Amino acid sequence: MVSVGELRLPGGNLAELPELDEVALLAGLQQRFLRQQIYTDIGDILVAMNPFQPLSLYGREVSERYQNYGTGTLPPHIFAVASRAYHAMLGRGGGSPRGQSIVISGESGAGKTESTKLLLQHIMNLSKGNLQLEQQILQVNLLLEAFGNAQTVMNDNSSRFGKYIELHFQKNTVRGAKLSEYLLEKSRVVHQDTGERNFHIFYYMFAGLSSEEKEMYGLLDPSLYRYIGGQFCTWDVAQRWKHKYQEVCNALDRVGFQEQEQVDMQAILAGVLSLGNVTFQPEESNGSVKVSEASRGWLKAAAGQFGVQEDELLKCLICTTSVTRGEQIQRFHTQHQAQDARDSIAKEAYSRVFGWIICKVNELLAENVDPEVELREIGILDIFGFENFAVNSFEQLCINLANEQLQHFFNHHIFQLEQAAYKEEELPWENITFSNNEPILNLLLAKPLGLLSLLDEQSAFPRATDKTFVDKLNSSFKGNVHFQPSQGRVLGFSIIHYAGKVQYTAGGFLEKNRDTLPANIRGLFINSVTPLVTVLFTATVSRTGTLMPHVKAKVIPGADEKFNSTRKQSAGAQFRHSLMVLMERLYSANPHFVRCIKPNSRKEPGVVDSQVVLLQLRYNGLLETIHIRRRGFSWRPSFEEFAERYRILLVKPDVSLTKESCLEILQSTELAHWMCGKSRLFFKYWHQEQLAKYVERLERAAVVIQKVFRGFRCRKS
Ligand code: AD9
Ligand code: MG
Repeated sequence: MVSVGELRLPGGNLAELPELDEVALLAGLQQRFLRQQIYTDIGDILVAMNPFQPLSLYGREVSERYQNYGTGTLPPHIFAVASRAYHAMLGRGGGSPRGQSIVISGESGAGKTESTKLLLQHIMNLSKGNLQLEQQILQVNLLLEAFGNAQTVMNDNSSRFGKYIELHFQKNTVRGAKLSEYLLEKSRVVHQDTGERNFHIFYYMFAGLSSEEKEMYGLLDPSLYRYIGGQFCTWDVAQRWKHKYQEVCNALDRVGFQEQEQVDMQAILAGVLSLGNVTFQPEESNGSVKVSEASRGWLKAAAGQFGVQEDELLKCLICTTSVTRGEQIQRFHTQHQAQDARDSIAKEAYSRVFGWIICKVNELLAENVDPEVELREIGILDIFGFENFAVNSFEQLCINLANEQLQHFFNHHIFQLEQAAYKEEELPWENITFSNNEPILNLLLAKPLGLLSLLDEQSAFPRATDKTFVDKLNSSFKGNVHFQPSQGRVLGFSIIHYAGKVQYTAGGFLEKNRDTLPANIRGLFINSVTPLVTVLFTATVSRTGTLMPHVKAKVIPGADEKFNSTRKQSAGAQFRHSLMVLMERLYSANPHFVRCIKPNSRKEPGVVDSQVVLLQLRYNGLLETIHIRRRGFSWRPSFEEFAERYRILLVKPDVSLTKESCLEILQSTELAHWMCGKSRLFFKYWHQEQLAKYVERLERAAVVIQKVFRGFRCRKS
């Protein structure tokens, strides 16, 4: 075993070390981190420790050093991952050039979004010759963060949605991009816990708009608005927000949003805030509800900002109108139902703006391709990290489920697939065990008895409540080691996730899962005089960022009759579906992994909290990853694939695509430590680079020979 203090890691690759235990791994990472070496390799997997301070690691000259294929001799770096994916996409270094994906994981605040931006920046530097599109792609992040990120207790710039960015290439040039979005946490629009904020854009707007513009949008002092909790900020922070606002406006322009669209968008955001200030009080005479006198002005403002009639908006808030046998029936809301209607309209309006931005970006960045040339792809996945707050709700359950799924993908790829291949090919192999989180995924996703299915079942019962849902969970998961009934008086339950135990509060689960919208609101907003409002409510914005005109929403039979809304798929079912689509994509691409680690929970630079890091190393399975990367073979081409690609090294015509040819090719090189199975070859991650060098040397030699030959011919003539 290597002990603390004697760990030497010249190349920054942990897979090159002899035996290693947890303490040594921690010490090694810590030593490197304190020397500002935040990146460490485990074979071809990058571990990135968040420095919580700007480092001069990402300049133009560094990017240039990591441009070429074969960065193996350079220190580990996020740019090296981008380069590997880019060159693999171009088919360099062996293996078929299928779609590449870069999968970034880590808990909230570990550095995933920053890593994504650096990956994009470097890939855009590598891409040749489409400057405008490259700039547009980089600008998109600014928009996504302004509208989709917010301050939480774990991260000041926390992603409140997941995203998958596909970059489409023809040859070595980027031709287009496509974004998919996963589950924007729309409940944040109407409520934030202590120490948290609403989405950044609301604050940027107040800091950045001129007084005339604020007047035009009907915005008053920020401290008046309930949805942003009356909180604002210090002068310094306001200056930063003002600057951010300017950047967002520039990005909207550069990406291609039209001026009218931008104006409408701000009006809708102002409408959301005004709507939030509408309050209700019981009507004494008939038990119904009315808008409280003090907030009538807010209702008027909201109606103006959404471009609809005030009395029509009022009707949607305080009653439900339905038509039965040709007769219009009005049912008045209780005070609580009126508040729910208000909040659901606000959430829906905001999430539709967000969905629309994604659609618009997809339209604007859609590729302009040459139909004759093959389209290739690099995808980058940046989701919301694992979360464990003081109060965890439906959103945290979905976020943590996505992280479970990603951990499972990592395990499947790194441990299961690989070890199954060794067995199948009859290679001598001693099994490496890892912590398999499949039982937790089953607990959450199984049909018909997993947690999400039970939630859907309960959501479909008009009389079900959060309490009956919890009772159902308690009886269904009795004895399941990953489930614990709530201990105190809080209505809830705990799940033992791969990354630790999380206590969920069940209050609001059914409502959030039903995700209902007052039916009449859609009709009202479609007829708005504000063109963008009409667009938003005419189309159905799917969770993956595509605008689908009038897609018929799925009906949950017998679901709650609270609003006579168009019933649609539950939030949980939609999330499950988009996760499945994402996983299908990931399974069909060639993944590159980045594991982000948070060095401490206080967001402090230069501080490593051993316990915090150790926990992450454990649940990420990093020690087991080192074992398998040291002993294993991460590249496993078939004989045919290998011979096809490297027969050039034999410099002779008609090399057949057989095992014998492969062995002949390999014997012509000095490669060591590879193995030969029944149908394929097994290589260490560094072998691809060595082979590429052989090919490069040969190609250079061929060029020299051609030149000599040409010179010879010239002299002859
Ligand atoms: V969440 O799951 O979206 O809540 P992320 O995305 O993992 O989370 P993020 O990338 O937002 O975390 O990083 C959090 C903060 O750490 C950033 O706002 C930066 O202040 C800081 N950070 C992260 N990576 C770097 C880096 N490479 N250099 C400097 C960094 N600062
Ligand atoms: Mg993030």
